[in-house]
Amino acid sequence: MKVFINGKFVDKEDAKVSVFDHGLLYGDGVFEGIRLYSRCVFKLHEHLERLEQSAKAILLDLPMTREQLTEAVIESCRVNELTDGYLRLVITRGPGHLGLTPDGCGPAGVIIIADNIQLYPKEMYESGLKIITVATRRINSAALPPAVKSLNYLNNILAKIEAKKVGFQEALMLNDKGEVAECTGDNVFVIKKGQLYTPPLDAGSLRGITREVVIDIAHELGVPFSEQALTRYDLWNADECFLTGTAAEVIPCVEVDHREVGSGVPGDLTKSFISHFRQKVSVDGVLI
Ligand code: PXG
Repeated sequence: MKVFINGKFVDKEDAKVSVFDHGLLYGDGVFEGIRLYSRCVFKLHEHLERLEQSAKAILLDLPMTREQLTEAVIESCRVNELTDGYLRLVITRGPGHLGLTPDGCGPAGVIIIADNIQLYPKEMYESGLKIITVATRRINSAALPPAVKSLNYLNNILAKIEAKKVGFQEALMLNDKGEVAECTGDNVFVIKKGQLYTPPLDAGSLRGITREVVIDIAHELGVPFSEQALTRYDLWNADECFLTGTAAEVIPCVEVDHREVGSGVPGDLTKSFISHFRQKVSVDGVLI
């Protein structure tokens, strides 16, 4: 495997960063996870736009232009002879001194890893996922805007560990008002009486690219959609529930906090969203 690091492709073993990089020392940096489906880098422009916005929010100047990043992503797929896979773009603040200030750090690091991913077993897309609410709350947006896809994921990692410790694959995270924010790496949707709902971004959810694709599909299917603050009660009493994310795609959720969602099997509308999503992935992006 060849990894792109600061302008060069190097063997996986040689893809190394400085121990003084603030990306490592403080989680000071931003990232994106992107999928390649049948030679199509799905929603590449949208991912790069979000990366630019995350970088701007943390006052990090990207050392490459949108065009250069696009080329580097395409080249990463080509040199690794991938037709399907998962791309991880990481921008670090760069090497600096021991101390929080980013003054004197640099140049910013640019890493692109082109690999494979399978977050959940295939059967789970048929049978559905069971999730549980954890005690760790989604970080307050006044502390760090949840829209920033920063390298500091401890909040979500702790939530994931808590869920795994009690036998669940994914955790439901609430915000500090007790409303549903999202899962550790996925947005949450529910269907009730034929209408689709997801929490608004200010509830602490990331503006997920897959979330936006699902909203587009809802418009195409004529399914009424609204962003609405949701509580755990709304999930327990939903007719259907599913999660969305680049790694997870669209996955049915059939149990929340030991309560079956609907009749405990993936619902018809959820299945329809999954099949429409699969139709888009190899066409709606940049071809390599
Ligand atoms: N919320 C959070 C907090 C995320 O990190 C999503 C929602 C979904 O967004 P997209 O744009 O992918 O539809 C993410 C996605 C993982 C993993 O292992 C997930 C993400 C990043 C890294 C790993 O599930 N981000």
